[in-house]
Amino acid sequence: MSHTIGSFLFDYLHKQGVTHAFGIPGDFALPTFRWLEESPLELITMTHEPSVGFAADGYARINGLGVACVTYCVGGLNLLNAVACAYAEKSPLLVISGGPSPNDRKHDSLIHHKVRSFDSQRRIFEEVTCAQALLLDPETAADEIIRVITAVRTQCRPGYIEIPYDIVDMPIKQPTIRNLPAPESDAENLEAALQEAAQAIAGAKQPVIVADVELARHGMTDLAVAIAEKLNIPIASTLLSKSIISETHPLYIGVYAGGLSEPVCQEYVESSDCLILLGAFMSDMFLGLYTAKLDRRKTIFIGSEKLRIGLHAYENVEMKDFLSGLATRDIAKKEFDNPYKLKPAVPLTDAERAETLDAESFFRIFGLTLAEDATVVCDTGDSLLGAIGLRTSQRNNFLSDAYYLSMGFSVPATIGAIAANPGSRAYCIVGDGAFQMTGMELSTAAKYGMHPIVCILNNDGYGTQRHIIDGPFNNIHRWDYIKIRDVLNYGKAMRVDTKGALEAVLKEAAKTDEMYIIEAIIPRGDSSKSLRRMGEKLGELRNKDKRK
Ligand SMILES: Cc1ncc(C[n+]2csc(CCOP(=O)(O)OP(=O)(O)O)c2C)c(N)n1
Ligand SMILES: [Mg+2]
Repeated sequence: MSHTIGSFLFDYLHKQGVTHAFGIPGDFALPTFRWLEESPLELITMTHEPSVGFAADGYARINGLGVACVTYCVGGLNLLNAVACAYAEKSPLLVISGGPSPNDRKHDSLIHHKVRSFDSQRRIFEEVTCAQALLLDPETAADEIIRVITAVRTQCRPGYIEIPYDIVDMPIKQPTIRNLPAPESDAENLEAALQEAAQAIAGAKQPVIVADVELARHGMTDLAVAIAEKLNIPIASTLLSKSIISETHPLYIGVYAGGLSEPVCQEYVESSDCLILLGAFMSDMFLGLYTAKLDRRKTIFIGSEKLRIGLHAYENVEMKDFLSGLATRDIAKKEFDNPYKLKPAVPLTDAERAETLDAESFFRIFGLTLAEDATVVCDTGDSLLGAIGLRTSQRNNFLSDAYYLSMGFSVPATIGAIAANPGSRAYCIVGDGAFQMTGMELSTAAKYGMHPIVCILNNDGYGTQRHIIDGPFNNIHRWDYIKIRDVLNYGKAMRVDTKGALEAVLKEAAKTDEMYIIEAIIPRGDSSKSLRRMGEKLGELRNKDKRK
């Protein structure tokens, strides 16, 4: 079949398993959007480019590759923060931007949307993408497209393709690049590392695995679970990898995040004599704002870029080879009695139902009514910190930008999650501040007939920051959030301020096939225990009056 650059690009993405693309067109990108429309991909047109990025990122985290299509500079630069988030958190997101023609570029003309030079946008994106291509030559365009998409898939970082509006319609030359060979481990280093690791695990009384986000991104969660099950070693997740394994798995012990962890999990991990960190991002959030007490000498660390066992570093050992090797080593099964056994959920009493809602009970009640196959997307703030103890039962059904922590992620990422997994009912938990950033993207949910359940935690402003340094800068204008239903003329909405009312509306929302906006009133100043702990810790770092 003969292809143009546009048809080849979207056909290739479809063959890679992509079903949806997210975007907003503009004149430089319209010819590309035409090819997108003719392709097997379904386009979801959003209302603002930051949301395009977060939706494509949410989709990518579930599907393995997401696509954001925008116009030159005004669209692309609007998208930048979301792409930075995807870069920081290793989400495989492809940016496709329209651009000026090679002819325009021959003169130093002031063409609309141009910032400083014709290359400004591409150069800015170099900082937040792992591969870039500006398709000026149809002869090499197919190879360039494959090169960038391959890099996105293998490195799990965003990529950037800019296509001039007139080039996209040109016939393509058949690509010459075929599958690149997978990187290989150094056999001697691999064997030495496996021996040292196996010995450390065999000699340990209390080994524990912390399974972090790189495992999920690089498709190695099954291997980690196989090791854990074979050796009977418990697994913790992190804020960023929450739901990497089913949170009802008998070996699961909770979310580890230093002093922000669930206490039993923190105690177990930090008293371990063999801590196996798989695919970990050693961020300040992982370390609970440096409250973590981990001993390097008792740690096996394997990530996509390094392997360290105790104080020994091993070069050129691929994570996949190391984990496959470990899964087949002969190591005796461990004794383990889960200290974090799931307790049966305690239903609300009638007396409790009449009580005023607060942040901690929001999450308890949310957990009580959550369906097994639901997806939960959380925004920055108490929406995320309060959800630490929530138990979801499916794998990879909890999404949050828990390291980069950009507000505004959750509503658009929920739309991406619904596109990627339409069979799962999607819940979004979002603060009032974050909702004011991208919440109006619910317009897109309405446009495409989606039915998320959106819980807005209205604590009257920037609650997280009130714990760090408070002042009038943390106040926001109070919206009448449930009126958004009327603006969109879509779905249902309810404001609740008691525990019983929240329970009732969550049950009702789960039953109906409609979008539901639930405004949960949380008293100003109240927050979950985890957020309070984080706020106090950050307060000690940021507030000159509390700095130690
Ligand atoms: C895009 C962006 N801007 C600013 C911040 C800094 N910030 C972190 S938490 C927060 C307040 C969040 O308020 P809200 O969404 O209401 O959640 P709450 O803290 O009240 O739970 C702010 C402004 C951020 N993380 N992201
Ligand atoms: Mg708030």
